[in-house]
Amino acid sequence: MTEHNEGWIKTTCAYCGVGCGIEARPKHSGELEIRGDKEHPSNYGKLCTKGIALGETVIHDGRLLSPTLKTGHGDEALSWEDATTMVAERFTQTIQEHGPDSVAFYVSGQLLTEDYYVANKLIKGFMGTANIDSNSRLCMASSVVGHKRAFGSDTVPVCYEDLEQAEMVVIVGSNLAWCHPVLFQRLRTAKQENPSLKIVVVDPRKTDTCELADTHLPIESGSDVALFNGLLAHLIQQDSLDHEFISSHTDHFDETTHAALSEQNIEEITGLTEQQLIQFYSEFANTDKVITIYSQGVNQSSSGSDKVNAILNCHLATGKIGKAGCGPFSVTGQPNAMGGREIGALANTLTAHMEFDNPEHLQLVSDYWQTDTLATQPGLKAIDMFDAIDSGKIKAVWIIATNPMVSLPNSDKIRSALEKCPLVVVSDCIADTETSRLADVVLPAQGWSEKSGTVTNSERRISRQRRILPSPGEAKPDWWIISQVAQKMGFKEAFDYIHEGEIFAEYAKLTTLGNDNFERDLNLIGLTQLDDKGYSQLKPQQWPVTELQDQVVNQRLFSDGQFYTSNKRARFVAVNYQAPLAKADAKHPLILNSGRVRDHWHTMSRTGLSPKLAEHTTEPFVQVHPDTASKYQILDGQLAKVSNLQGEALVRAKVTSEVSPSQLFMPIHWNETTSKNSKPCALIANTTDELSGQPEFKHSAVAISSFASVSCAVFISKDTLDLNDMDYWARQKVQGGYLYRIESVLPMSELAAKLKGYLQVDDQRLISSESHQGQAQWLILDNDKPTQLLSVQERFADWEVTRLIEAYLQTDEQGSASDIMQTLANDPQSLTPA
Ligand SMILES: Nc1nc2c(c(=O)[nH]1)N[C@H]1C(S)=C(S)[C@@H](COP(=O)(O)OP(=O)(O)OC[C@H]3O[C@@H](n4cnc5c(=O)[nH]c(N)nc54)[C@H](O)[C@@H]3O)O[C@H]1N2
Ligand SMILES: Nc1nc2c(c(=O)[nH]1)N[C@H]1C(S)=C(S)[C@@H](COP(=O)(O)OP(=O)(O)OC[C@H]3O[C@@H](n4cnc5c(=O)[nH]c(N)nc54)[C@H](O)[C@@H]3O)O[C@H]1N2
Ligand code: SF4
Ligand SMILES: [Mo]
Repeated sequence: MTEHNEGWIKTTCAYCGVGCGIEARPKHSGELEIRGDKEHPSNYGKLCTKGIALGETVIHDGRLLSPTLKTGHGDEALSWEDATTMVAERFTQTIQEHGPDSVAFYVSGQLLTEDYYVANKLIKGFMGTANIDSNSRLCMASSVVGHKRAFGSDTVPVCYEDLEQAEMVVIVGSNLAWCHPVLFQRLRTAKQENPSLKIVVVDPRKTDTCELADTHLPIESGSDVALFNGLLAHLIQQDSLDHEFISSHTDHFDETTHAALSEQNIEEITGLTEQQLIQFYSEFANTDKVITIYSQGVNQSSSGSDKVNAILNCHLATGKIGKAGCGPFSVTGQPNAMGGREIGALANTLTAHMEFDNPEHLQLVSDYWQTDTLATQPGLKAIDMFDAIDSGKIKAVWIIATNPMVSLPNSDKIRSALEKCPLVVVSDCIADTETSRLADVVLPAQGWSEKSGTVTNSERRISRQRRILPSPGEAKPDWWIISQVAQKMGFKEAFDYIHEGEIFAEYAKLTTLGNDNFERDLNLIGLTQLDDKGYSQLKPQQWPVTELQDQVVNQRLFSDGQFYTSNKRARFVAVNYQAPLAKADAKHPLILNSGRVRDHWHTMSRTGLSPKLAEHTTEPFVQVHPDTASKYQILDGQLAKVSNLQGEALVRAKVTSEVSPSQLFMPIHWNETTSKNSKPCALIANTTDELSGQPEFKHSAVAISSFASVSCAVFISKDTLDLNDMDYWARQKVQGGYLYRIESVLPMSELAAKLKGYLQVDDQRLISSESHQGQAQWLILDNDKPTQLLSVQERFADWEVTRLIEAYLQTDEQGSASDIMQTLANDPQSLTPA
């Protein structure tokens, strides 16, 4: 099938690094029909809940429609010409006055490779500073360091197919079932077909991923280095090593042996029993084909890089790498986290797997870009970049496709930095984000289904995202916006791109420079001859690409035992356990872990538009162990305050033994645009792994206490509301509007009186009832269509909320909405759960 067939257009999912192939077709309603692409080798037609719901999320609610200047006195729409001229002039002026290092770009793994390439080329090549970092710093940086230390390059050696050939899969710090669902489905099928496939999950929490596991090792937070050093020591002691591989293909085994053997108190550090350890160790030792999948439980740690190398050491010591069904497998988070690493959008890499410390690379890139202002030194990594903004060293920043007010640690500090910064430019698809609220200029970008280019997934496979729908307002591709600014800064020839295919061709050629004999792993020579049609019809390509791949190719790297270090040998890295930086104390006795839920993506700018996805988790929450809950008088389903000296959050308590008594877990998704006060990042310090600069998102010391509200409300509204004077509110997308759950310390009648002010009562029909106890409901109809529904009670059972949503939705059956309202008002108990 070609990419156009009965109106179906092939593209790639907007979300995770699995990179599933999708086929999409516009519907008359403006939404999209979505189905899995059976020909795509990453998913062979399968999709997860988020992928399937993509069609619902292409609506234009909340979109940023035109370039806008934000002044203290309101917003002023600008033309593209004026906006890009202004941004160019301000950057140029800042560089003239304060030097190139006074400016920065903060970009994202949700950009396409073409966007990323242009941003990196502009700032490193022409603005003369390497102050560009990607939110991949928060995500993949520790893996990048681990890979480079061991392999000499940032290489993920495996293919997804290896999962089907493995005999054992170890899943470390990854909730694969929720975060890489289609890979998890592939693993489930592999296990069904081969029940002897062993699956071990290493995670302090019991997650849905454990459902498939033979063994769950509920490791103490932050102790993975000790676990894997123990494994290496076991492999040495039991002589389960691949001596031939170690001697022919690796260096530094002896120092590493020494470090592993010196690791003490492994049971105590990991919290695992001797029996649990021995069983895991001997299974690893006695199984030929082992894959270790790892993700943020490994990377987001002050010892993240060492955790990665502790894992890689065990694979190198047993030669379990470069063979079918074997290898370490760092799964990537964002759809194009890999693309960003490839084009070099991290402050400490140059581009295309070339490095700052290599004069030959600097020369090649200067010549290729025809510039004499190429940055020659690494720039500031994300945390340092925002510190430099806060201290006034950086005076102009352009934030593209990421929301640091929500996703960087220590939200207050990020706010103070952005408030002080003389120029904050934000490119986003959405008008109101926590970060855009602090911008001077906002620029509307095309989103998924409108933009066009390429992304690379976790198995190094490059796939096309294609344009399917027109974009609303004046939204433009990010590469176009950046190129316009570049041209106006005086770099016309270098940025006169007409379409994204040209950019890809330029990038593909760059990967081949000084790379005739594949000295570098990233080589796209097979794609350098693509013409426009070839680019337009490009099928998925797995790098290295020696020639255009017409059929599906599955290559694994290092099968020849050659690595990308100067002597082609892999390096063992001696590491030892270091405790996480934050320590629990009497005032902050618990450790806060943070991560994801199944059906939301990051700050919910897209998943927050789907009523279906919203149903899985309706509110921000904190998981609390039953013993901890009873110790601090926290009741399941009530609000709890999580706090430390840095900040606080107010979220719904979920009492569950899925977390240990010493840990709490909060999701990352809700923020000030979707709830009152629920961000884990408000409580997380900006401490990082020293080598990778990746923040320790999974280990902060906090306290928990109960929060006694006395009244609640459910408010459904066609339009969004600003409820910030409430003690607690959280928003959920429902059909035809937004549902707000509200709680207050005010008595019911006072809460009702306050909320009445939010009703938009003009000359529409109003149905209302108020009881003596203070229960009250209002329904506003405009031409018989409900536009607002408000109900105030002491508490709401889940089924009552469901009935209210039903009442709001019953627009066709005349009167039934008001019937439900009346019944609820007169006698709530008369309604039985639906
Ligand atoms: N549904 C959904 N899927 C997503 C995303 C999303 O927002 N929503 N985001 C995508 C992105 S960008 C990323 S980076 C990935 C992240 O994918 P994952 O890394 O799988 O997701 P997280 O929930 O952040 O964290 C994974 C697990 O690490 C565990 N953990 C915490 N501390 C430790 C520790 O010290 N050791 C070990 N071994 N485990 C620990 C946590 O308990 C958690 O279950 O997901 C991608 N996929
Ligand atoms: N506490 C805690 N914090 C974390 C993590 C954690 O586990 N715990 N995980 C970290 C990780 S791994 C990640 S990846 C980050 C993610 O954090 P962010 O990158 O901040 O999250 P997103 O919501 O994905 O932000 C993307 C923004 O870009 C916009 N956007 C989408 N597509 C485009 C586009 O094509 N162009 C432009 N210009 N804009 C676009 C969206 O509307 C959205 O506002 O969070 C990090 N923060
Ligand atoms: S697994 Fe990831 S890439 Fe695949 S459909 Fe789900 S979110 Fe999209
Ligand atoms: Mo991520």
